[in-house]
Order: sequence, then C-alpha cells, then structure tokens
Amino acid sequence: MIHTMRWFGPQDPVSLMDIRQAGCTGVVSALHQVAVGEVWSVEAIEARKALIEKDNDTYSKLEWLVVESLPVHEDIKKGLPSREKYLENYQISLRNLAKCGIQTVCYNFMPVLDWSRTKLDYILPDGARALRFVWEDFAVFDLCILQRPNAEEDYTEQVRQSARSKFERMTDAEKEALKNTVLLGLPGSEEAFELATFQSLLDDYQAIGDRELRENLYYFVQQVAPVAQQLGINLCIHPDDPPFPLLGLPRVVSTEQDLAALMSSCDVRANGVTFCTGSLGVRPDNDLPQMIRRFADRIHFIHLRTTKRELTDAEGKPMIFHEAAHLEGDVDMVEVIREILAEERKRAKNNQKDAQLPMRPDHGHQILDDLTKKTYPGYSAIGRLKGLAELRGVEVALQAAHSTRGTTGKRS
Ligand code: DNO
Repeated sequence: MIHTMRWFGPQDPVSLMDIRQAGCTGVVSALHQVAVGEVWSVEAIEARKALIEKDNDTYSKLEWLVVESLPVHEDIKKGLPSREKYLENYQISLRNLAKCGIQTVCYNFMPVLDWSRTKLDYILPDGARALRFVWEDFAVFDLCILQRPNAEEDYTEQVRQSARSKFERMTDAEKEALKNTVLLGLPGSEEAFELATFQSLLDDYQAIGDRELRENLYYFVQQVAPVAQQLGINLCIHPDDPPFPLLGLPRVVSTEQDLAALMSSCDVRANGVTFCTGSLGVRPDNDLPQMIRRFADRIHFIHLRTTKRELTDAEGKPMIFHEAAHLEGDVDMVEVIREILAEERKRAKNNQKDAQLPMRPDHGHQILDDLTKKTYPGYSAIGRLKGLAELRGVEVALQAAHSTRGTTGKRS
C-alpha cells in the first residue's frame, strides 16, 4: 500500500512535515476553498500541488496522490435540471486534475450532511478522545432541538421517550454542543450549519426517496465516469457514514448490494470505490474481506479505520458505536489487509500501474500532545501516526509471512 494522510491545506494545524515524519509518501487533499459545484482551475490545482511538493528536494518526497473530495453539488443529488451545469463543471474539474497528473478522485453521495457523529471528544478508558455516535442522542437532536416535522416516524416509542427525558436533563451547554456536533458542515470547514438553514436543506429532499437518490447517483456516474476513464482518472465513491438513513434522508451507498448496483450502473473501471472500513464496518452485515474480493478491481483508494459497536437493536442495527483504535474494533483488520495485499499482488502480476493502492489511516484518537491542540475532528497528528504505525506493522508481517510461504511452501 502507499501510505498517505489527509491534509486540509495551509490552514491545517497538522503540517506536511508531520505527515512526512509519520512515514507517508502520499498526500490526500482538496481545494476546500472552492465552493461546491465551481470549477477547480489548473492554476489552483497547481498551486496546491506546489505547496505539497515544495520541500521535496531537501526531504523525502511527498506527492499529492488523491483528491478527497471533489464534492458533488446538491442539485446533482436532487436531480434538478440545473444539475447539467454542475455535471459539466465536474467534468472540467476532472480534466484540469488530469492535466496536473492527479489520477484518483474520491467523492460521496450523502445528501446534505457528510459524516455524522453525536460526540467528538468521547473519553476512552486510557484517557484518549474519540468520535462517537449514539442513536438516542441523535434522536434528541432530531426530535427536541431541530424538531423536524414527522421525525417521530423514524424512532421507536422507547427511543422517543428516552430521548425526550434525556433532553429535559441536559444543560444548555450540552444541548449546544450536541447541536454543533451534528450540524458540523463539510470536512475542511469549521462552521456548523444554522438550524433554520439546515431544516430548509432537508425540506428540499422531500420528494427524493431511496429510489430517486439511486437514480440520480447512477445518472451522475454515467455522465462522469466514462470521461474520467478517458482521462486516466479513477473515481471512487466514499460510502455513507454512518451506513444507514438519517433525518429522513435516504442513504444509498451503505451495503454490498448498494455498491454492486452502483458498479453495474456504469461498467467502467473508473466507476470505483473508496473502501472505507470505518464506514462500512459499522454494519455487522457487511462482510469486509468478502467485499474486497468482490469489488477488487474497482477499489482505487483505501481508508483503514474501525469502530466498536457498544449496542445494537433487536434487528442488529448499531445504536451506539465509537471509533476504536485501529486494530481494536469490530473490523478484522488483519483479514482486510490480507485481502488488499492479495489484490495488489494480482495487479502487480498483470503489470498494472496502480498495483499499489493509496491507503490512509482514517481518523485517529486524540492522544498525548493532540489533547492540547485543536485539529479537524478525527484528524489529529499523533493519533493517526499511531494508527498508521500499527497498520504498517500488520502489512509488513503479512507480506513477510507470504514470502516465507512462497519459498518454503509452508504457511507461517
Ligand atoms: C471523514 C471522511 C469523509 C470523506 C468524504 C468523502 O472523515 O472520510 O468525510 O472525506 O465523505 O467524500
């Protein structure tokens, strides 16, 4: 795997030197300053590339390998007539990225919100801080703070009651913190949505159910993936996080079936997947090693992270989960890495130029000096460095075991 980390740009409190010293050779970045839907110009892309690569003559090389994300305008997700203009802009941005040598572009198709949590500083037994999701707290936000019309339908009577009584017991500061956590805007932005604006964004989706969102997603990939393919760019969708519907909004990239349908809606290799074990792994019904085998050739980028389910309901739906240390959650990370390495060997055998997959340790706990710094939630320096170090250890051990097997014929 090619080891990478996400860098939010010059304002990121984690520096490129931190990323280099964590052992990365690749950088994942995006032009967060460009409004969603606008064209990424060659100049702006080149400027970011120059920043990332500026110390390469003095120190070990860093390269901008992946764009995460080239965001999809809401009008495309809603299937509005104005989507045509945004689709054209998307294609132009892809062309400009190709001109600058970028070959991997991540995006997601979650309506309104990107990832969602209810707590950003959940304290673990060793004092580290982690992101956490509690369905009951989400219900507090939805029913009592946002007061979304018809929200009742999405919760059981028991959850509705416990959410309401929890709300009564909460201090104003706790209510404010929960509100800001759920309303945190897109990654790379530090601003939360306003409550009223947020409700109107949800209202815009009233006519968009599961079927419509799927149709709009397939239309999007049919318009952009063939263009990307010609340009030598691999597009890779990021799965929903968490992988189930929230706030009455559909989510259609959560399961193996969702990904299979998306892959067959446009049968070009550039219509690919960001395999995020953190998002997909929240659902007990997602068999991650099996999914890697199935989508093998369409996986262009990897996020390695795991969550720990603390509580599931009678149907197995996760009610509470937190982001665990990279090797300590519900994801069988050793099996996942074993499958990735098998796919890489297959590609190498076929002399594919993308035989090595860019991987980033997704999210990290706040530990040691991270605890006194403010970084983007999940994007601490030392926590991610620790995650990466652990993942690399597994990778090296599996590779060594594989080559020993190759020479001795025995499984070590
Ligand atoms: C969370 C990230 C996601 C991801 C986008 C991709 O930390 O993994 O926000 O960047 O969903 O479009």
